[in-house]
Amino acid sequence: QTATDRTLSTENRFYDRQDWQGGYRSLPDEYDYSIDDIDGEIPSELEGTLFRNGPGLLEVGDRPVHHPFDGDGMVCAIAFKDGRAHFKNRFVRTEGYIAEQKANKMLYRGVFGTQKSGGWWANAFDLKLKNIANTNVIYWGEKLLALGEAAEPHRLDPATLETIGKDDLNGLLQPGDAFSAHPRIDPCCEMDGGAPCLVNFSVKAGISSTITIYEFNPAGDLLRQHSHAIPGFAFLHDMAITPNYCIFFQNPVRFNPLPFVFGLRGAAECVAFDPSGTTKVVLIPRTPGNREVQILEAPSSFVFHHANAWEEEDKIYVDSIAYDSFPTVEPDADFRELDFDRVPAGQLWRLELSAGSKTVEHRVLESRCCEFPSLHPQNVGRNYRYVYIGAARAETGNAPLQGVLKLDLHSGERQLYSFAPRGFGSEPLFVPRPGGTAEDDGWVLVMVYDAAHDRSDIVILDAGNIDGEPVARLHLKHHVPYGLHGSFTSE
Ligand code: 3ON
Ligand code: FE
Repeated sequence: QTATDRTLSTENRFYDRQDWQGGYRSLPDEYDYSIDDIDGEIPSELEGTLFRNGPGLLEVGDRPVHHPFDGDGMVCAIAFKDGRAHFKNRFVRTEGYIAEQKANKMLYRGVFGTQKSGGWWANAFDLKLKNIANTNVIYWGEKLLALGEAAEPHRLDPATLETIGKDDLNGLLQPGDAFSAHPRIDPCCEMDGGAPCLVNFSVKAGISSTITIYEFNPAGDLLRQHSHAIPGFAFLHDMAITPNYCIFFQNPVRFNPLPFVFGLRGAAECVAFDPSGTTKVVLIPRTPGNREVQILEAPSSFVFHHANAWEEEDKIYVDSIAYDSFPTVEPDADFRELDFDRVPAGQLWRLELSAGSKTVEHRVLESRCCEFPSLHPQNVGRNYRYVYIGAARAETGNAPLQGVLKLDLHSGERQLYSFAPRGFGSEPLFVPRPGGTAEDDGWVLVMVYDAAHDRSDIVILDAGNIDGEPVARLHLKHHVPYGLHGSFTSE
């Protein structure tokens, strides 16, 4: 704990609320410039592009969105070459974004409670959702795709970030079909002779829910597709994979769509956590012929994101960020006024599944408030040693992510690089050093909102020495609102 950290640390608090709120302002402008305000040096071996997605607009006209997840997707690209970096950001030109910007008012309802102007009667029975394309961005099969949770992806030009349009993945998706924002890349797929493949899913949730799995080769062609029905409503944000399974956590929630249908609430505000329920761990075999879905019961929690999963002898291990409950999104609350003490903090849990005996054991790997895990891409679906996670500065309690935590899962050793008191982090991404062999030989890239300068930085940390001086800090000319997910591509 440094001296400056302490000035704010009256109740173990390492940030000022107004500083944190500064990162929840829109960035309506679109930029394109080379970054020349840099501390340290960009490694010349770091070559490729970091793509990030997240809500870029937090109001439409003069009306704020009800929740940041309802904000229009804005993609940033930070391209690294020869020790230099270039920044670019553009909004995804979705139908909703174009229409609302033209009208300068809200024309769509958002899943997280944003309503059209005009009260409930203007919203009732309007079940059309805005495809906001704000959750993730990936480069696969020579396409850059902006992803949202509940609708088709949008294809962007990787060089200019211009929106090419909705993409149906070579005829695979029908209008309105979902393609989740959480694909996984199997680095070495046994079914494909060791070639990498992209695994993604879509869910149709209802009284029973249908999960469809898609797998694509590096050219973007469909390799495998299969659908499975599971009992009950399933709100599935993320998936973990192993060589043989796609793994989902069906959180214990109840869904009552009536307030949504009658125009009173957003769909996500109709999801209520059921503390008496159990989490259902759903194991779907990746081999298309195998219809045998297994469902195991695990302790109650709410999981958005998984870190990783792997198989070992007759066990399957899954590491995930678990919350004690899913806090109900409240209709009259302002997300900038969030009381961190009243909502649960994420913790890293490990579940040990014994498919044979159908038993699940769990333990807490990290109790510090954390979210957005990342690992070496070669270890996805395999036993791994290092995980990097966005983490709070304080060891206990719920707080904004102000650092990057590196956990050595073999030794239990942990290191934290902190941006506190005035820096606020986001999803860290591990990028391997070309030619490196050690699992932590590479960099961790993270976008940090620096309230002291009201701007964002791209911070490059040495993954082997996370808590040392950053390798470089690239200062942007503006802030970037807190985002969701992204990826790095060296193509
Ligand atoms: O009607 C059903 C219910 C429902 C809620 C089906 C459905 C698919 C329409 C649906 C929609 C769900 C959606 C659109 C979920 C989107 C989630 C999203 C955009 C992001 C989730 C982020 C999760 C976390 C944990 C973020 C953490 C952020 C921080 C720690 C701070 O920056
Ligand atoms: Fe996510």
